[in-house]
Amino acid sequence: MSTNLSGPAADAGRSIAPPRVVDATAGPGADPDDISTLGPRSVRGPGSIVHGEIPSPAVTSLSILGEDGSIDASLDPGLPREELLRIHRGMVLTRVFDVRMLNMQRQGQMGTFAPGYGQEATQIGQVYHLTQADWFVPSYRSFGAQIWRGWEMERLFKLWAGYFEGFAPPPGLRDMPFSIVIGSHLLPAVGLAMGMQYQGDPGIVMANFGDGAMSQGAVAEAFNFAAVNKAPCVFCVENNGYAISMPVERQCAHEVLAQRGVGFGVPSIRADGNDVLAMIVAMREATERARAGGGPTLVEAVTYRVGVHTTADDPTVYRHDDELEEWKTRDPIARFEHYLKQNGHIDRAGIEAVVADCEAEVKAARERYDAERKANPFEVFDYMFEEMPPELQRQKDDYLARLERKGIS
Ligand SMILES: Cc1ncc(C[n+]2csc(CCOP(=O)(O)OP(=O)(O)O)c2C)c(N)n1
Ligand SMILES: [Mg+2]
Repeated sequence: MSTNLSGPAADAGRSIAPPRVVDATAGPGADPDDISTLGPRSVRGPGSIVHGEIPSPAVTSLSILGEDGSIDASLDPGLPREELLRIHRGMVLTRVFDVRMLNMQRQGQMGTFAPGYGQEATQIGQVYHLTQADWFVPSYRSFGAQIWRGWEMERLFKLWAGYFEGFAPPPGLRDMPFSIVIGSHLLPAVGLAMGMQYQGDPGIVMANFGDGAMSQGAVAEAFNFAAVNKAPCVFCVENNGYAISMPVERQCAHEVLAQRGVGFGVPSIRADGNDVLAMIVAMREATERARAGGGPTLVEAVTYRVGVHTTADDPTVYRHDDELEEWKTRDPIARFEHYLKQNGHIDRAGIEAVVADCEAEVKAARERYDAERKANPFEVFDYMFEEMPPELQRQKDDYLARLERKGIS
């Protein structure tokens, strides 16, 4: 069992976690209209008042790898070499895919894309402990985690190029299509977790979102619902410093986003999101708690969006180069490579071979995508209504005539 990072006070005063499986015939609260099923009232009640300070549940700030690759041995998760190398490859593949996507977009070969350069450790770390029995409910900047989960890269090429087939998760994978509406996916994620709890499904749910999503009411509702019902889920807020051009300090008056979790009774951890081992240790605690019936955990991954918000954005108009340069020195891949090299797990030539291998993998996926894609410009008209209204049909016909005039079919 791992050390409890979310602090002893986080669970203070709580009774033992309820069983994961709720018996629909006898479980407390199974029928909301039948108060005889509600069981005895919690001993907590509204609480009594004595004068004095109320101790706040703790939030641990977790950092394991130094920027020079040094490690805090007391927190080392002790992963075997092959796992460390698998994690490294996952981060490199994420970056190679990212750079390829950006280049394709700049060449007019790709639609609008949301890069994740600099967030690779956060991405891989957050899904590292998930199994195929678990659900992943992501926001849009999650291609690294999606690839790790089993999304074929040609599917992601299609997705970002606007082909509707690209949005559908690979068959059999317990992943939701990503959400673009900020924070809106958290309530369905909690509902999914509660449904699994009710049905005795052993899986858990992991949902990610950005610092900007913390200002959405749905996120607060989701935290509360999950906490009260001890839903088997994990929340990962990727605090990358910005919501498009809005710096985090201009939308949250407090610095530590994880502290908001404890206000809802959700044990919370703040992890260095550019330190993949810190992410893995934080997520180990979070996923273990969810699996054991202990309810949700919030993990705040402190990272930085090195690139543009999307390819439609120009961050030079709202942030300073010196800030960017400082964060570049905290690169999550370089940091992990320092550690791997210092411990004899890989050398320079080995790293170059991983990069070449990932580049070949992305190129092969690009070739499959190129071979499969066939743009149908009329799809833009086809999915809005079950029966196309006459006005839309007229627009579609006009468009067809225009394409024919231009010799495009
Ligand atoms: C409900 C809603 N409001 C506004 C937008 C427009 N929008 C798209 S991305 C974004 C910023 C989100 O920032 P954050 O949650 O920090 O995620 P990040 O892009 O940094 O990963 C906004 C406001 C949206 N997609 N959904
Ligand atoms: Mg953000």
